[in-house]
Amino acid sequence: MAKTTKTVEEMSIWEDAHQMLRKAERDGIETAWDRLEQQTPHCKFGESGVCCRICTMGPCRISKKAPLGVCGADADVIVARNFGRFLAGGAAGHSDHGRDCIEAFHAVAHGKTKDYHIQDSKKMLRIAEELGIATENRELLDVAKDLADKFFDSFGSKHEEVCFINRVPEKQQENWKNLGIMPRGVDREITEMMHRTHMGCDNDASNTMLQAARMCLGDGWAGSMIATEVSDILFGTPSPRKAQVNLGVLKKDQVNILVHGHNPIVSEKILEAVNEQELIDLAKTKGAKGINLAGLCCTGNELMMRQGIPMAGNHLMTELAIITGAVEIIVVDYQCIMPSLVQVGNCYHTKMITTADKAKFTGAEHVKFEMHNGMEQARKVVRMAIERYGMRNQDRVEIPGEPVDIMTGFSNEALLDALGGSLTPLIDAIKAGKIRGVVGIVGCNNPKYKHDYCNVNLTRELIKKDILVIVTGCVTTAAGKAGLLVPESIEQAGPGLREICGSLGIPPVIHMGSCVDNARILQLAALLANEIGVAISDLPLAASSPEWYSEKAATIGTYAVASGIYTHLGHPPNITGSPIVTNLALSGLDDLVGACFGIEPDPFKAAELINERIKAKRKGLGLEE
Ligand code: XCC
Ligand code: SF4
Repeated sequence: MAKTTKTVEEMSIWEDAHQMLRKAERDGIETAWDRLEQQTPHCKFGESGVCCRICTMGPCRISKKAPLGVCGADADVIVARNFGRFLAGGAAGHSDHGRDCIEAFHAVAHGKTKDYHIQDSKKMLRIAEELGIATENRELLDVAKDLADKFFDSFGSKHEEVCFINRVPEKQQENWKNLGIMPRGVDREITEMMHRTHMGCDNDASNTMLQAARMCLGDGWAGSMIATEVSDILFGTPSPRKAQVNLGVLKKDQVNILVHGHNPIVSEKILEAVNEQELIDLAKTKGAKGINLAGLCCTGNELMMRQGIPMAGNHLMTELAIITGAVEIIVVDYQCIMPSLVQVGNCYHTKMITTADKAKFTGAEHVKFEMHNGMEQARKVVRMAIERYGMRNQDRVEIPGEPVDIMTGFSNEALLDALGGSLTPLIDAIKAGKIRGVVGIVGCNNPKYKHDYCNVNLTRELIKKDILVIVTGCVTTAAGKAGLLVPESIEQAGPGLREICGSLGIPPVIHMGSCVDNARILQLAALLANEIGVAISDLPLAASSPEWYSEKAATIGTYAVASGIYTHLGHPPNITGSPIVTNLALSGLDDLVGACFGIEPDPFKAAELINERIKAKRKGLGLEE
């Protein structure tokens, strides 16, 4: 097997990663970095998006010599169709996660589960009222039944618009209506995207991209937003709390269980089980001092935000976490789980447990979680982990370093609380130029970059410029490990941001949750716009995904742009083979929706790019740059 020629320092900025990459080398384990090298150079046709495989007259690939596919489709049409389907994958991922949340909520409302409950009835009633459901003198569960139905309705096409459109500022709504991109139903838009990109349908690149925008808006303002709101109702709305990050959160003398994936429905039950005295006692009879639960990726974010459970690592740390040799079981639900984790686990005593029928992995053991048996299955998984503790070879265990402290739990409700109940202090700070703007840095890792180099440096550069940063997804762990998610990091911020965050006792980098929780950022943007009486696109806001890799990340970027938020990406999606699609993304969209994409791999230059945008928006509002 070919190993990467990169040094560990070139692969990642983190000491815990370096140590595990060296151990991988000693233990003869292949990682994503090695496989990237085996895959390089990538296919140029694929990279630029001009390879079409949607019918069997092809596959066709566009070149100077052959500028049209067999059917006559040109590079623009092919790129637009490919990108539309790419975004459909992301929208489907978030939204189907949202649907699973509604199913749990529906089961609770109809008394079909004893394992899940309404934890935040106040929030549930508030949302019910927001969506026009009567709440007065009604049983809580009756309201819940209606609310679950309301959410389900947003997925089909019974209604004209998805449910949280009421949150969108008037001007944006007008804009979407005029462009014909008002999302009608989450599933409907995804299905239409697939339909339009069937051979012989939508053969106008710009038109295809408009549907892509509509579909992504359906994800942001419904699929993801519903996932977030229902998770808060079922598991509690996050509030500020402390937690820890990096591989040092694993414990040498305890049973270690990692949860990985996205949906808190599984991981919340595992958390309950590891706290049951009977199971802790069982672990002790096997010689362990206790049971330790830690998170990875977004389900880790969900548990960290609500329960303060430690985060072992982000996307590129998932293989490395197993290489510690200290993990008994890795429990997964879905999304972003590398199939290689099964193979890496086989080199130690680590077993992967899958829990969802829609995400099975060859070589893993399947323990199906359903609404009626969540708790029972969680106990079963924890017992399996305890059994495996005896199989651990302590001589092969190496757990790097000390964990880093972080502060988490900033839902919009919590942020408002920190601000004293209204957005006015934040708006005043923005007007006064103490906080010059707000930027959400979100998304993934990608072995094409030095791991977390861009995520961390962009965050640092922006807070220096008095820009408040909000992080979600895998950027959270990066910012956390860099020591940026604690109130003390105001020392690294510009004077204005330092003053404001210092007086509120909050970090200059705020953790708002998982990737579906980017919907929280959308909501905050809408609240700000409504409060000031402008469109979202008028605000000094931006988004960034410096090291993105997934379809979901591209979908998030697209709904951010379509909602009026300028979005920076470290590298372009596979669209560069089409001048029409590329120009639309980089500038054309600005005229249509008031925002566009910017591409820049260097985090320092990216910070400049974003800063220029914020300056322009401040100027537009009549504020000092
Ligand atoms: Fe996945 Fe959400 Fe990306 Fe991390 S950030 S690699 S999508 S886990 Ni969302
Ligand atoms: Fe080729 Fe057209 Fe078929 Fe695509 S749809 S594979 S371009 S013939």
